[in-house]
Amino acid sequence: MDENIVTAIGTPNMALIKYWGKREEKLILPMNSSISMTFDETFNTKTSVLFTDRVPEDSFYINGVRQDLSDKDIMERFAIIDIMRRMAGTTSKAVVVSENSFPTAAGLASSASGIAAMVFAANSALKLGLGTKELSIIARQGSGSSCRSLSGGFVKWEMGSKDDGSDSCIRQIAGPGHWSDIIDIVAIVSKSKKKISSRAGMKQTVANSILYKARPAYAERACAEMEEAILKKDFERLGMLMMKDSNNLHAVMLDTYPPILYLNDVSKQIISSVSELNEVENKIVAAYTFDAGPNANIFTLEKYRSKVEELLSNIEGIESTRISKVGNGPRIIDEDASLIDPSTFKIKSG
Ligand code: 2P0
Repeated sequence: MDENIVTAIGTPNMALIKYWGKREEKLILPMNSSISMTFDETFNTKTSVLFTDRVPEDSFYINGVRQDLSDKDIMERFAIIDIMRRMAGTTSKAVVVSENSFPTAAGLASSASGIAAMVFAANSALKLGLGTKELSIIARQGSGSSCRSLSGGFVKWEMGSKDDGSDSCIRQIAGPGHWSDIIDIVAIVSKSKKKISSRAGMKQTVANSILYKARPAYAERACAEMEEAILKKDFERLGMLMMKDSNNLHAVMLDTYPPILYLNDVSKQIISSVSELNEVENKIVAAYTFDAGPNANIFTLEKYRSKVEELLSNIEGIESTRISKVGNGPRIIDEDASLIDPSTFKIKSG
């Protein structure tokens, strides 16, 4: 087969209405729809992909470390490559090399940007010519939230209703240029790897949280309201909906047995301080949301930025902050930027 190395950049996405729970484990079909904003390249994952008959086996590197493809977690994510190889009718071996610009597995959706970049690059390397919707269906099967990173702007992952998952795919609500003054201040509270994976955690929540039973129906309604808030660029409504959803998510996590606790004292201080600021201002000027980790995402508008930055600078325990605007989604980059050595088919050294 035509052996070309293709490199793509993918970015994470931050869910405003979250995905937490599957109705089907293998195809990764969610219990509810979710909505996110795709990040700009402040945080990004670069992934190079090559399909070749000249190596004996698949290889997969993340941040310079060769991954064990017999490990269940890695295998489940790498299965996407098999899906795409089948679609292309090839048995060539894959070389995949991925580099994150930010901490992996610390609640910063590194798997989402990595998988989005991998799927996007593989589509091109295998000349599949698939569109965003089809690519989102493939990415979803590697890691649910990653499907939302296949498009820029504000994105909805429709839960769908079909058993084969063919309608559980993404739809762009609004493009990257729609809301240029909204920003996400990411406050890094901890870079350590989370103790319980999202995959294991959400399974336990679905299995035994009493409060979770109310979540899927509520989240569908919240998605409809969130879509409206985004289209109208109604920041106060967006902020209220996203904070309520984050609160609900972390409530059902705590209601899981054994309990799942991702927020730490600094996270809780951020929740209190943002709430106080909104009280004082008598309107929502900042809105927090937390994923499966203690790091905070504080959404605000450019006009309130200095106020929010000052608030955060007074909270002890925030290690650093980085700002993301609405991003464009994945893109293919120059061959020179490849992470694979074209003569050895291995990871480039240095
Ligand atoms: C989200 N998270 O909507 C939510 C909010 C974390 C909290 O999607 O099992 O890594 O691979 O489908 O996508 C994290 O879960 O889980 C997640 P799998 P995933 O972004």
